Amino acid sequence: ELTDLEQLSTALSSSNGKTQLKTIETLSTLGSSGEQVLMDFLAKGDRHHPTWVQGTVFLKLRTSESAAVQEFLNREFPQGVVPLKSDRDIDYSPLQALLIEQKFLEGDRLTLLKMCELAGESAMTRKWLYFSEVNQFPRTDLRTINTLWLVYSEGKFGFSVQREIWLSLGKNWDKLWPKIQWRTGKAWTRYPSEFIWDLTAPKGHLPLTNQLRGVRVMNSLLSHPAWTD
Ligand code: UYC
Repeated sequence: ELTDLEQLSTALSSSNGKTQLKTIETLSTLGSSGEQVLMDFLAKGDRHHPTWVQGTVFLKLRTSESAAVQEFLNREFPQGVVPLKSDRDIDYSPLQALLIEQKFLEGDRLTLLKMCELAGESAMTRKWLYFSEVNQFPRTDLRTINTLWLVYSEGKFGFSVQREIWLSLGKNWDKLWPKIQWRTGKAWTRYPSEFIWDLTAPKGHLPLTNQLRGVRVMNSLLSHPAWTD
């Protein structure tokens, strides 16, 4: 007969997202034995390809008052659960820190700056992107940025999430905007006050891509080979 903890441990890896979220919640109310299950889950997870379940467990354990838990996190995941791979030597650790803190507005600003850094000096001065620069982004870096958003948002945010919604709508931008709450009726959502900067936002709401200069940059982001190769 399986103990309750064994059942919860199994539920953590093997069921649908909603159940996984509830299981993390339940385990976090069970004291040190529940925390041990959460730590074991992180310890045996795939470090190269973290999922949002790992990110959610990490965020939950971070709130623990147990010294053993904090020691485990500091030893195993001092910067977080996402490996910060870059083909252009860009440091994504400040972005990881903001997203861990759920500072989504600041994280959104920094995401644009990091993509400008990725594009090169002229984009850093310009502070916005040409679609032709986005096309040249290395897959590695775009995946790192995307994974950071995905993993610390319970799977809600990220370019790959926006891409899935966009594909499901037949690549129709006019259908995408209301779906991710970037437009309501005829009115664009106002930056930054009307955007939703927490996990109550609809799926795909963040990160933002300014539409002032048209959809080409967003088209390049969502069509990038990073998502298909
Ligand atoms: N803004 O409305 N946006 C800005 C969005 C538009 C405008 C930044 C997104 C519509 C101006 C971000 C939407 C529009 C600036 C976003 C949105 C508009 C600005 C900061 C829904 C007018 C000042 C980063 C689609 C009708 C800066 C950046 C400037 C800033 C995002 C106006 C992230 C997703 C069409 C005037 N808007 N933006 O890019 O460039 O500057 O003058 O999309």
